[in-house]
Amino acid sequence: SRTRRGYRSAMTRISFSLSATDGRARTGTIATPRGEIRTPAFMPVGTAATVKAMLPESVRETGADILLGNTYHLMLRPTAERIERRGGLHRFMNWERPILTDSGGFQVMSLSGLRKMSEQGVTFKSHVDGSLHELTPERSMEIQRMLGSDIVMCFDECTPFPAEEGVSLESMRMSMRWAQRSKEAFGDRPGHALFGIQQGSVFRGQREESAEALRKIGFDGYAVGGLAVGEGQEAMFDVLDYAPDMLPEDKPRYLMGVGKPDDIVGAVKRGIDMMDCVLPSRSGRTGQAFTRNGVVNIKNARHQDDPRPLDENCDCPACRNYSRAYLHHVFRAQEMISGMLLTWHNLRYYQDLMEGLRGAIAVGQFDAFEADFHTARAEGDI
Ligand code: PRF
Ligand code: ZN
Repeated sequence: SRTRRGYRSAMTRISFSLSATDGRARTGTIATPRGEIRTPAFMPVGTAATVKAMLPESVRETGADILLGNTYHLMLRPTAERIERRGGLHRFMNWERPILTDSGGFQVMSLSGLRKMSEQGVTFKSHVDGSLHELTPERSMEIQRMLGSDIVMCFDECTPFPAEEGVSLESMRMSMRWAQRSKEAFGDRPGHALFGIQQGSVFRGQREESAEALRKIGFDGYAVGGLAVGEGQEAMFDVLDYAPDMLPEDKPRYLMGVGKPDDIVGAVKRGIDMMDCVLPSRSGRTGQAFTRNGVVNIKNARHQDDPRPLDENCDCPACRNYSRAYLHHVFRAQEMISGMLLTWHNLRYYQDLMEGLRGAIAVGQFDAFEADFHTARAEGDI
């Protein structure tokens, strides 16, 4: 039948349709054989085939439509071959909905030991056991295919910040050659998408050249890479004031590795449709909770007798069923439920923010939503 997954995934191409815009902000849907992704979308990070401290069904309950997975971590442990033998990453980790995988280069640079970069790709030492590995555009495409990723990212180099103009130019041009090789190695895979990644650091001309190179190759979606690497929010927004507009209007635009709640609001305002960040999940395990009124540090002694929920306006289990006093206690006692409850809350907060943004754009109220967002944080007593 038409609804059988195998048949559908063989027949359906991933498509993006915009349903409303408000200024440069957009809302719409990415349709995939594994389900719809409502945009603007926030993707929780499931680096090692798990969103840490969460069951996949709980991640879904927070409102996530799609997860991010990592080529780098999974190729080292448990290996792409082993995941493929188990039927792919979705079945392996019990998440049936869409998965986007990053291509590995960014994680090699931030996590691996000794590494050597060349036109061919990058060789590096595993941070797990010190073994030697190689990633190239071709190998990254092969691994992401074995994982069964729905949205595959091109293999690129995230230019470090700050970079001299000439250094950034050479780096960006190599990423564009790698984008061409990624596209050729990816081939034609109905039901799976390949996204290009724009580089060019904070240089407008280089962002333009990169966008033109990617548009010429042709991708199913386009990422803005090389941001949130230490340049600060103001410099990032300066780039986002022009970079997304250089990418095709009718394809999703993905800002990689962003960010804090106010980064997300500012990125969506500037035309970004997708984002990912470890912040809500990682902060959950270090005792930081995002709320409508700002960040709550649950380890602070001021919470030890506080009967109130973490966030009065939140419908998550941590806020419905527990006091700040309890959350403080289990954090201090290093109980596992602490990371579970705070991660759930933070992921729910992020998804609630995305729902708010989508709803506001749909009715042409983005500016009012943004103003309320900032007012609540400025005036809130947390
Ligand atoms: N490229 C890739 N992954 C990334 C980035 C990038 O530039 C970033 C930049 N913030 C995060 N993750 N492939
Ligand atoms: Zn909550």
